[in-house]
This record gives sequence, C-alpha cells and structure tokens, in this order.
Amino acid sequence: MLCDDRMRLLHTSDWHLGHQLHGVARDGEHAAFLAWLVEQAVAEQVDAVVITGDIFDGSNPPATAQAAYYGFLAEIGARLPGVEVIVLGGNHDSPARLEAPAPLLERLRVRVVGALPRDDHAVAWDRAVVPLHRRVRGKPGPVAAWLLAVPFLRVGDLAGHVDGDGVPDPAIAIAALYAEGVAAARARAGALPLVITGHLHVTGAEPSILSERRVLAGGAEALDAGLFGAGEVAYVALGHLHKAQRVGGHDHVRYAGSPIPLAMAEAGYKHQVAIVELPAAAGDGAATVRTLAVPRTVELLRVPRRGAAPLDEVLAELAALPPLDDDAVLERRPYLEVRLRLDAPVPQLRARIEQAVDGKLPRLVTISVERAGSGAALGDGAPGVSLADLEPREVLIQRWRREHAGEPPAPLLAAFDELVARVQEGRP
Ligand SMILES: [Mn+2]
Repeated sequence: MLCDDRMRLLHTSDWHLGHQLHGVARDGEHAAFLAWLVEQAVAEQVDAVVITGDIFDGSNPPATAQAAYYGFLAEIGARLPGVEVIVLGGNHDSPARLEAPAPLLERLRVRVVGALPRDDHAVAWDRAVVPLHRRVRGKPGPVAAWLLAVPFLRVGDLAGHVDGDGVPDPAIAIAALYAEGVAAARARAGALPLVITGHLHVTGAEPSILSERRVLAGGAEALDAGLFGAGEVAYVALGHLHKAQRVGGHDHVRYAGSPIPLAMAEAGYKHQVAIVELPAAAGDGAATVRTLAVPRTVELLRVPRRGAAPLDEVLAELAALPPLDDDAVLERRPYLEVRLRLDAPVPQLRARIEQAVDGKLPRLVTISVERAGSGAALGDGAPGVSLADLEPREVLIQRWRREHAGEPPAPLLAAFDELVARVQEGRP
C-alpha cells in the first residue's frame, strides 16, 4: 500500500482547545477528536500534519487544554515515526506562549510558527519557508515539498504599509507580505511543490458570525484568494473560518474548519479534516484532496430547529424531548439551545424553561431570545444573538451606529483592535 511517491499531508485547523460552550468545557469532545485524528493519520500514513492556527481558544489556555495538545504531539510522534507537524499561530493563540516550547518541540519534529519570524524589523522569510520530508520506513526521508508558514498577521506585522491618508491598510499590507513570502518560498522550492498557509478570512469563503473574531485590523475583513498565487501552488491550507470549505471554487485552496462545533449556530457544519496528496513536482498541477468526516461525540439540539418561536410552541416541543435515562453519561448528553421569540417580557422565563427540560436527556446550555419591536438590547442586533456571543469589535460597531451616522472610522477600529489584541494576549 502507498507505494507511490506522492507526499501526503493531513490539514486540520481551529481546534480551540480549552473552549467552553456557554460555560460547558469541551475537554471530552476534544480528547475524542485527537484520539480519532491520530488513528486517521496512522491509517493514511501521512508524512506531515499541518495545523493552521487557533490551537487554543484563548491566549492563556487552561492546563487541560495544554495537556491535550502536548499529549497529541507525543502520541502522533510515537505512532507515526518520522512524521512532521507544522503548528501555526491563530488570532486566538498567544504567539509567544505557542513558541515558548519550540526548541524542545523541534526535537520531536514539530515546527511551531506563532508569529511571523523577524530579524530586527525585517521579516525573516528563510525561517518561514520550511521543508517537508517524506517518511521512509519510519524515518525522515528526502525533502519532497516546501511550505510557507504564515501565522495570523497582527497589527505590528502590517506596519509600513499605509494608504494616502497615512492609515495602515491591512488589505494592502497583507497582499504585499504574501507576495514577498510566496516569492521567497518559490525561490527556495525550485522544482518541488509548494504549500502556502494562512490564518485569515479570504473572499469567496463564508464566515459564521458568532464565533470567529474579525480577523483583520483597520476595517478590512476579507481578501481575495489570488493573494496566494493560487494557480501556481500545490495547496493552500487555511485556518480561521470554522466551516470547512473550498475557496473560490478551487479544490486545493481550503479551510479545514474546526473539528467540533464552537457555537450552537455551527450545529449543521460538516466537521472534517483534509487528506492532501501533493504532486511530485511544482509543474504537475494542484494537490488531490479528500476529506474525512470527524465523528461527533456530543449532539447539538436547537429547539425549535426552524428558528425562534413563541413560548407556548417551544414548551410543547420541549415536552416531546426524550427523557433522561439511567445510562446517560453527562458528557455525552446533547447540548440544548432554546430559541424564543417574545413580544413582551415573560415572568420567570428561565424557571419555566428549566422546568420543561427537567428530566430530559439534552442539557440546557443557552436560551436565546428574539424580541419584536424597538428598545432592543445591544445583543439583539442579529436574531438570537446575545451580548456574550458577540465579539468586542461587533459591539463597538453596533454601539457606534446607535449614536452616529455611518460606520466607525478606520483609525478608531484599528486602535480598538490593537487594544483588544493586547488585552487578549495579556500585553501591557
Ligand atoms: Mn481564528
């Protein structure tokens, strides 16, 4: 089996280890996913695993999340000797924290690129362009491809690229950085196939509004896939969007998506990882991609499924839910979102819902309320959205629109993004 010479990558992304769904820890789901992932990597005899950012849900991940991550790296190295793992920083990750164990992880053939590498102020592209090796009889073999490792780009990476008003323009800056990086990678790769990576939002891809932080500073939110020289590279491995998808109709430009749903709104996503077979040489066209569906260990139930409804209808549907039986394991019980549309305040709303789901198999994790009429709260900007589901930037924008005509100015948004990034990364 697998006697051909094509290099095989496993592309996965947006694990968000340490995530909580409305206060409920996801450790069991992540453990099941990582165990499954090791089995797939072994069954597919992959040469390398590429993780395109948002390894952790927060910049200061809990010990359980770190244990899951290091446990996975140790396990895959033991089960698949000679495998390489490439880890990229996402906007949720702390670059410094991700890179702290890099010297140790290098010994396990794990390459971590948390932030764009720099020497003084210049980008050190030689350290962002990394060789990928074939595994030969359980040992690292010859270099068979090259990978341009681009993590999430932060405000500091974009300095020096300004528009006519002297305002940093993220779209121009990111395009310029990728042009430099792709050129450096192409020069290094020569006749070997090239893999480009990124953690950002590319046009032609479909975002989910609830659980992905706006990715670019300064107002730009999406870039064109032409950025990566898509017609000339073997594969573009992308992270950030939680819904797995191809970009711009290209099978080889792809978001792997998150392995578990990170919001109730992601209940319908087909969570997956990609198995990517690279061509033997740069001129041999694009990679061949297959996807493997990630088994879901905990179901998500939204009641009603069709969308928010009045209380009486919702209570009737809740009464029809399956009962809790003695064999039910807490960690496996489905998550339940109750979706209400209310015209007026209902006394003891929460108590009535809780009573309706008492003794039912699903566990209530959130009640979302759509209100008709004016006087909507900030969180009601989108149907069924509560304040806790919104990213800080979205709250700023909605608050601004309430009191000012038009959109917040780009410099204000850029300053706000920088402030939020500092808080999230624990920087002064
Ligand atoms: Mn992200």
